[in-house]
This record gives sequence, structure tokens and C-alpha cells, in this order.
Amino acid sequence: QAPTHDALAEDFVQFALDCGVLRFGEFKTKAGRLSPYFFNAGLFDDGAKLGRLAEFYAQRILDSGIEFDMVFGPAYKGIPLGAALVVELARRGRNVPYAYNRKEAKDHGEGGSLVGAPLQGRVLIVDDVMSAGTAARESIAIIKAAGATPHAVCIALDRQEKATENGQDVDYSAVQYVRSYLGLHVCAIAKLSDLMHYLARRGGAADAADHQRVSAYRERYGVE
Ligand code: OMP
Repeated sequence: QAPTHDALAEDFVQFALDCGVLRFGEFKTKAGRLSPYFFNAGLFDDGAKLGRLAEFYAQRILDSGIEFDMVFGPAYKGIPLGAALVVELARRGRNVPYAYNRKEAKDHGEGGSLVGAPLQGRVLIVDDVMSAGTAARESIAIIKAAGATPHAVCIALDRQEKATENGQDVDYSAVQYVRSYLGLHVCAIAKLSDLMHYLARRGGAADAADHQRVSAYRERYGVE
């Protein structure tokens, strides 16, 4: 494979490793796969880390040229991501409205399950990892039901692995599904291939062992 140099992705892999968000070991994914690495965005757990994370999202989104009118952060993990992102976008001179949903609709007070700005126009969804794409599909349904347009998704890490349909592996990833079948723009700060380039370039003994395990995983579950 041609080694593409993506400085932002490379810096992000380093940052995620430094924060302990990205780890090597043995993890079970939501789909029941035994993965040699895991990305736990909940560990961006202080102001400095969250601020830095927002810079990565904002940079990736602005560089991608994707157009959008507002940001939507799906409950739960997408809520702080969306909030931090819009603060960073405003800091860069691009002030956009944002909204998020509750998991359970409230039946008193302001009511409903949406909080924040009214959903309208082209909506950019921000989330951590897309594995099966379940969360993305839910967000798309919420945005459509509100009469707005689900336009794009930005995630932190694209695991570039096969999605599952009714428990069966299919030969496309959730990102590819959302892009090709649902017609949304998708961007990711980093992808599995960036993680592999990082390990290959570092080249220590532990890195080589991690690279080999991640390669084997990619062989079995990855998409090109
Ligand atoms: P979907 O909603 O099915 O696309 O899966 C996304 C979820 O996968 C995340 O919200 C996590 O619960 C989980 N996940 C990670 O956060 N990081 C990983 O590296 C892998 C997974 C996973 O279980 O696949």
C-alpha cells in the first residue's frame, strides 16, 4: 500500500496514545470481535485534552471543505464532542449553531428529546468511532424527522473494518455504507491505516509486535 503522509492523522495517533485513549492489548468490540487495539474517547477527560481534541476535529472538518450549517452531537459521547467542536469553530471565526439529543424524551419543562438550536439546514454529525454504524443511523433518523438534512459525519477514528448485518460480516465498513448508501460526506481525523503507518515508522520491538497483531486483525476483519 502506498504510504500516504497525513500529518494531522499522525499527530492525532500520537495524541490519542499519549492520553491512553488508544491502547494495545485484547479488547472485545461491540460486534464481539477480539481486537488488539481499542479507542476509548471517554479518556479525553480533562479540559486540555478535550480542547486539543476539538482542534483536531475542527482542522479535519475545515480542511475537508465539507459545507454544513450546524453541528449535531448524538447522546451520550457525541454531546461533549459537539460542544467542544463548536467552541473551537467559533474561535476560528466560524460560529455555527449546535444541538444534541437526550436518550430519553422529557415529558415536562421544555419537553422533547432535542436540546439546543433547532435542527435545520445541512447538519454535521460529530461522533467518536463508527463501528457498525448504529449510532450514525439513529442520528440520521432524528435529523430527518426534524425536517433537516443529514449532510456529513466526522468521527475521530475510522477502524476500517467490516460492518455486520444481522450478525453477518459484510464486505464494506460502516463508513463506506454511510458514504455510498446513505450519501453523506464522512471524514475521520485518523484511520486504522494511519495507526499502522505510525507503528511501522516507529519500528521498536513492541511496535513491531503491535503492528503484527493489528495487521492480522485487519487481514481478518478489515476493508480496503
Ligand atoms: P456503532 O454505534 O455500532 O457504530 O459503534 C460505535 C461504538 O463502538 C462506540 O460508541 C463504542 O462503544 C464502540 N467502540 C469504541 O468506542 N472504540 C473502539 O475502538 C471500538 C468500538 C467497538 O466496540 O467497535
